[in-house]
Amino acid sequence: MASAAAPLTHRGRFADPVAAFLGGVAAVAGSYAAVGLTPAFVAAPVSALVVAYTPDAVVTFAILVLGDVGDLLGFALALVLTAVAFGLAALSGLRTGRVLERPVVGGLLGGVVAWLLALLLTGQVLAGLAAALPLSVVVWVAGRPRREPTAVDPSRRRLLKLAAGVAVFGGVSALVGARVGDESTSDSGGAVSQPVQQRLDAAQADSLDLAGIPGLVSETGSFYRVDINAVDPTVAVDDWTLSVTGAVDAEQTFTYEDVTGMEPTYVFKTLRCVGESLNGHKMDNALWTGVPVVDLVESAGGSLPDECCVVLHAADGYYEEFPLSALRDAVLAYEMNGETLPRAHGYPVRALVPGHWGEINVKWITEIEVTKAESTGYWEKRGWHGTGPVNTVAKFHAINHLDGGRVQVGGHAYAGTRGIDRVEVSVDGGQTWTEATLSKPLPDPDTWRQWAYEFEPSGSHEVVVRAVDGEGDVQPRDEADAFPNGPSGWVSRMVR
Ligand SMILES: Nc1nc2c(c(=O)[nH]1)N[C@H]1C(S)=C(S)[C@@H](COP(=O)(O)O)O[C@H]1N2
Ligand SMILES: [Mo]
Repeated sequence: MASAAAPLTHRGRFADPVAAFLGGVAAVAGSYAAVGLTPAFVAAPVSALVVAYTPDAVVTFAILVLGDVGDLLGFALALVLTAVAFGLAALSGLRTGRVLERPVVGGLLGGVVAWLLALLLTGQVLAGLAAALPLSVVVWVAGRPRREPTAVDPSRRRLLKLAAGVAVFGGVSALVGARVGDESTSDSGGAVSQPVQQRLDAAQADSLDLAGIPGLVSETGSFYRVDINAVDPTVAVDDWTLSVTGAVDAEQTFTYEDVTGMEPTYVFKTLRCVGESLNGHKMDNALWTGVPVVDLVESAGGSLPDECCVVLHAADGYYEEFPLSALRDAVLAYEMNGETLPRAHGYPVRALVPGHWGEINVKWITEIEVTKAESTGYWEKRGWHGTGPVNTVAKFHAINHLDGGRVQVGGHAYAGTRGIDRVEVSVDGGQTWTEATLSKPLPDPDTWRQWAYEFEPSGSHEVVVRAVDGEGDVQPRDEADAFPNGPSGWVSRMVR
C-alpha cells in the first residue's frame, strides 16, 4: 500500500483541514497567552464583529433568556471563527509544504500568513507573532513525512498526538492569559486615601448583619459587569482625552491630569442594569472618586447650554444619548472603592449619572457631545428604553435559618434618587404586610439600602417583598420583563 513517495499513505480526506484547524486553535491560544483578554487578542475584533452582526432580536433574546450564558456562547462562537480563520492560514502553509515536499517551508509560510492576519485584525506587530509561531510549529509537524508502516493509520495517530499537544498548549495558554488579563485590569493595591477609608468604614458599620449578601458596599471584584463587547478596551492614560463637543460655545479637551488634579468628590452610587431579571444580581453599590462634570467644564471657562441633549461616547464604540439636565448632576469617576478604576469598570474615567439605569453610566468615556436634538443611543437603537430613571425594586437574596427555628430574610432595595422610604414584607403571599428593618441611608441619595426581617415559619410561606420609594410610591405589582423598560413586579420566594 505504501509508496515511498507519498508522505502520508492513508491520509484521510479531512486530515489536512483538521490539522489546519488545530493550527488555528494554537494561534488563538498563543495570542491569548501573550496578551490576555485585551484588544490585542486576535479573537477580540472577531468577537466585536459577531456582536455587530448579530440581529438585534437575537441579542435581546440572548440577554433576556440566556443572560450571561448568551455572552459566553457569543464569545465561544468568536473563538471558533477566529480559529477557523487562522486555520485557513495554516492550511495554505500545509498544502504548499506538501506540494514542495518541504514541511519547513510550509510551516514558515503558514506562520507568515497567520502573522499578516493577526496584524490585519489587531494592528499589533509583535503580538501577532504569538499567534503565528505556534501555528507554524503545528503546520510543520503536521506536514512532516512519515514513512514507517504501522498497523494504525499514521495520519490519524499523528492527528491525535497533534490534538493532544495543542490541547496541552491551549490549557497552559488559558492559565497564562488569564493572569496577563488580570495584571492589566488594575494596578493599585496601594493604600486607600483617608476620606475614602472613613466613608467605607462608616458604610461597613451601617451594614445590616445579613449573611449571604453583600453589605452596603459591593466588593470591587464582584461588582456586576455589563459590556457590549466580550473584550474591554485597554485605554492608555497618556493617550486618553475627554472632549466636550457639539452645541457648546467653545469645544474643550481635558487630559487625565486635568480630571484627577481637581478637588475630588466622593460619592456612593448604586448601578443597576435595565436588562437584568427582577431578582437578578446586576445591581451593586460602590464608593466612587471623581469630579462633577459641571465643575470640570467650568474649570476651563466652559459652560453647558440649557438645551437639550447629550451623547456620551466611549472608547469601545458605545454611545448613549439622554437629556442634558441629567448630566448636570453627573460625576466623572476615576476611582472605585478607593482604587484606580478597574479596566472592567471603565478605566481611566467613566460617567456616573444619578438615578438613571446603568447603561448611561458610560465607561471608558472619551467625548461629551452636546446636541440640539434628540437621537437614539446604542441600546435604544435596539429597542430598549433604558436612559431614564430606574424602577423601584426590593431584591430578596438572603434566607438564613437561625437558631431556635427562626428565619431571617433580606436583600437590597433601590429606587434611584427617589430613595427608599421603607420595605414591606408579607409572609402570607401578600395578604398582610409588615415593615422590614432598614439599614441607615448612605450619605448620598442615589444608593440602595438593605432590608431584613425575621420570623418563625410554621410550614411553608410565600414571602413577598415590596419597596416604597421616598416619594411614597409603592413598587408596582404588575410583572414585566426587562425588555424594554426594565423589570417590574414584586419578588416572592417560598420559605420554610
Ligand atoms: N463604554 C461602555 N459603557 C457602558 C457599557 C458598555 O458596554 N460600554 N455598558 C453599560 C451598561 S448596559 C451598564 S448596566 C453599566 C454597567 O456598569 P459596570 O459594568 O461597571 O457594572 O455600564 C454601562 N456603560
Ligand atoms: Mo445595562
